[in-house]
Amino acid sequence: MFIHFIYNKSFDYIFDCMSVVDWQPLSYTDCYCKCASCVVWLVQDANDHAPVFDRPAYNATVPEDFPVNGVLLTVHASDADRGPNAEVVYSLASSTAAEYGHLFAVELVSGALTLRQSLDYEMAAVYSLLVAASDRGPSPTPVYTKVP
Ligand SMILES: [Ca+2]
Ligand SMILES: [Ca+2]
Repeated sequence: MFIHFIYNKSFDYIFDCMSVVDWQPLSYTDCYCKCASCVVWLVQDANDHAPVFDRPAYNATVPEDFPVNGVLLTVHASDADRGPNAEVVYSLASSTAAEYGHLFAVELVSGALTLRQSLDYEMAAVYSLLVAASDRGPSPTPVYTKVP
């Protein structure tokens, strides 16, 4: 028996082969299995993990004349799922976007927190931001980290 299959990246795979003659992964999405009796189970990944930030909170101290569009810091979260279920995207929490969206932005894919306008120390010396991480899978569960 010879089975050649191409599977979606969101699938994990389990082989149950008896009397294996040959089995070789050609690539992550392209494999073949040659055996006397062969069962291939394709198990679809469920979006059962939420992203987890590397740190519970991030801190940055910057001078008042920090350049507009400069990167203040970069947040990062990991997701233990596969494929789109593990692709993490970042945004300002809605409350932070409403209050400070004119001053700060977070880049969707990289998590880079940038300055959109010049800071004025006399107006505010401390900003407390909430950054959200979410995956691209179905029914994502956003998680948050504080800056600072
Ligand atoms: Ca999963
Ligand atoms: Ca996930």
